[in-house]
Amino acid sequence: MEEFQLPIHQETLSNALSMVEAKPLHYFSNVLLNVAVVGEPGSGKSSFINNMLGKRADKPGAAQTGIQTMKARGYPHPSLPQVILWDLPGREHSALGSCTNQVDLNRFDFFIIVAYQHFQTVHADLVHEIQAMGKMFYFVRAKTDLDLEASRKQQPSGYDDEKVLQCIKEDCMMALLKESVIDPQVFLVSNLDPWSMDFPLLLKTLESDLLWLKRQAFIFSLPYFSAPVLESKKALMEGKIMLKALHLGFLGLQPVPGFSFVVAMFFFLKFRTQCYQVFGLDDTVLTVLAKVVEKPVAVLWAAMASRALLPVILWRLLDLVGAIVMVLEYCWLNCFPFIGCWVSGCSSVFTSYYMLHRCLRNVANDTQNVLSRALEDPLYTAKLYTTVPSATVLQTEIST
Ligand SMILES: Nc1nc2c(ncn2[C@@H]2O[C@H](COP(=O)(O)OP(=O)(O)OP(=O)(O)O)[C@@H](O)[C@H]2O)c(=O)[nH]1
Ligand SMILES: [Mg+2]
Repeated sequence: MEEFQLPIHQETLSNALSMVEAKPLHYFSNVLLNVAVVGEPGSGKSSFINNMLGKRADKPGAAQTGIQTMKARGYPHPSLPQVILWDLPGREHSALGSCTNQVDLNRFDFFIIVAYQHFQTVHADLVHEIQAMGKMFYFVRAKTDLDLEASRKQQPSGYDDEKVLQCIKEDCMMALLKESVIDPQVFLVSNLDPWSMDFPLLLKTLESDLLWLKRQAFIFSLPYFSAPVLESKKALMEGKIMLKALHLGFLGLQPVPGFSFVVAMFFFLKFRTQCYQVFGLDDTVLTVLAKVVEKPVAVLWAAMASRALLPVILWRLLDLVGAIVMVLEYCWLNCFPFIGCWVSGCSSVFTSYYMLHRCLRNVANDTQNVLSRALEDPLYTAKLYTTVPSATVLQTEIST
């Protein structure tokens, strides 16, 4: 992270992003990877975690199985360095359609969805949530031994293990493709007999994806990591706000109705441009970032709350009060608008101070919003993975 301090401080987050892409993968081996194991209640998440840890459920330090997991708990993987498996409470839909037992998935870098039986709404929701964050997942269909047993009893004559498994896998693949998942990674497992079916393949795939996943976790941590840098830039700009507000107040004293509004809007736009330059959000930088993540620049603009002018204009409507008083003094009292000038000047100091502060806060937040939006794109995430061998290739390797 120290190496990235400088580009983030002096330049922009998009430069830091390009720097990350240029680094070799082993550079990220020490990055912590939080893997969340999610799915509906009772789908076999805790049992799956024990198999990943190579522990039996009755051993100390194993996840408790057969009883409902109520709280998220992390288990460091014994042989994959810096990998923590998180056993989460089951997700289910209440009668009202909303998800219960929600844990904020943003905290995790990678997901393993453990499902049992058919693909359901709760799985589709999980897939959408993970995709919206631009993160990756494996889909594990657990308790496949039960499916085999049921098929064996239902169709004893034409029964074939391989055919049944193939059907289940295709069914899961189709459901995931329908949810717009690119290259879905599906594994069929039986937690009671982990070394049968796809469990060894899953371990091998995870091992081979690990450094890519760690690099992705590192990229996602950049916006959070840059928070102290953003704070120092904010403090720098904050120092200028009071002076600018007083300056605008002085200009508001001019005996011209509406002058205060026009000049304040001009100052505001100038200040916002300066903020964009300091925080690395000006159009040139955004165009480069848009190219890096292969998205239209308009998508990044849309993530910026600071670009909206309407709230600023509404706040500046206070200038109308001063302008109206001035007009009344000119037209009705036929005198110099002393009161109108003072009303206009004082209200301008107040509104300008608030308006510039709000602008600074919005621009600082936008720095993180823009990067998150840039990374949110699943196609970009897929691009990071283009050189990872697919599960099908690994399957062939294992068979040979
Ligand atoms: N036959 C079979 N039973 C399984 C399998 N995986 C888990 N089970 C059983 O299913 C029950 C629930 O398993 P857990 O691992 O506790 O399920 P969970 O998803 O952690 O449940 P919650 O924490 O309540 O969400 C236990 O009795 C397990 O023994 C499997 O692959 N095959
Ligand atoms: Mg559990």
